[in-house]
Amino acid sequence: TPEMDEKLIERISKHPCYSEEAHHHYARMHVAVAPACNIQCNYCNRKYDCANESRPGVVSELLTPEEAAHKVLVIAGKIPQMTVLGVAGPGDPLANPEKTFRTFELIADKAPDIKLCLSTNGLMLTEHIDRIKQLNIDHVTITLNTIDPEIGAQIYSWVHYKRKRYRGVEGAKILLEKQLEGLQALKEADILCKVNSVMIPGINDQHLVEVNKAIRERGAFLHNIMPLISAPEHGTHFGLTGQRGPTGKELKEVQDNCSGNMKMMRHCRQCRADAVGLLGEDRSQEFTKDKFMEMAPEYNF
Ligand code: CLF
Ligand code: SF4
Repeated sequence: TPEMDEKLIERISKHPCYSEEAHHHYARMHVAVAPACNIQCNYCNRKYDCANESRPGVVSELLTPEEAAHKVLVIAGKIPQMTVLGVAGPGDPLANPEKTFRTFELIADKAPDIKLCLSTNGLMLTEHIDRIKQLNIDHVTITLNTIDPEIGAQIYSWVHYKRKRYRGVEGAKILLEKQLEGLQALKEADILCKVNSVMIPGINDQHLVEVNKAIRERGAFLHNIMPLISAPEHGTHFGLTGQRGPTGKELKEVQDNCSGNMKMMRHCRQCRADAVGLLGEDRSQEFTKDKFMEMAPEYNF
C-alpha cells in the first residue's frame, strides 16, 4: 500500500509469506525441531504437524537443532532464493524453547543473512519475548482463532500452563489473554506479526471479523485466515465429530469482509513443518535427513 514506508517494504520484501510479490521469487524452509505442545486444538492430531501453520495430516521428519542447522546450511548453498528459515512445528516451537532457540542461534551465527521466522500458538510468547528480540527474529506468527473464551472452549480441549492443565472456558481464557498480550509485546518490540486464524464453520466463522478488528487495533501486520482441513482419517476431534471445513466461497467471503481493514494474506499454502522451496513447491523430499547428512559433511556439528 502507498502509506507503507520504505523501511517496512524492505523488511518484508524478501519474505514469501509477508509479501505476496516476494513469494514468486523467494523461498522459505522449515525445520521440524519442536515436537512438544502445551495445548490441544480440536483440529490437531499430535501424530502429525502442528495444524496452526501447517498442512494437517503430514508427518515431518524431526531433527535436532544441530541437524537442522546442517540442513539449513546445505539448502542455503543449493537454493540461492532461500531467504527465510521458519520454525513452525511439528508441535509448538515455544513449548520447546531450548530446541527452538538453539536452532535459531546456530543459524544466526553461521548464516546471518537468513531471516528468522517463528510460528506459535502464543501461550508462551511473553515469557520468551526478550530472547526473540535478542536473536533478531523479525517475523512472528500467532495462531489466534477467537477472542471469546466461550468459542475458545469449542476449539481447545485443554491448555497446559505453569504446570497445570486447564480445560474448557478456563483454559481458553488463559490462552486468549496470553495471545493478546503476546501480540502487544511484539508490537512494542517492533517485530512484524502475522496472525493465523483457522476458519471453522459454525464455530468461529461469523466471529472472525471481530478477531480481525481486535488484532488490527493491537498492531498485527497481516491476517491469514486459513480453512479448517478436517479429514476423518486424520483422527482429530473435529474429524471424528464430522466438523466440516469452509468452502472456497465461504473462505473468500470472510477474507473480503476483513480486507477493508487490514492486509489479508491470500497466498498461504499451509506448508509442512519441514517444507523447502517456493510456497507453491515442496522440495522437502530432496533434503531428508539421510540425504542432507551426506551433502556437505563439513557442516556436521
Ligand atoms: Fe514458514 Fe510461516 Fe514463517 Fe512463512 S510458512 S513459519 S510465516 S516462513 Fe507461509 Fe506456509 Fe502459509 Fe505459513 S505459506 S503455512 S503462512
Ligand atoms: Fe496441534 Fe499446533 Fe494446536 Fe499444538 S498448537 S495442538 S501442535 S495445532
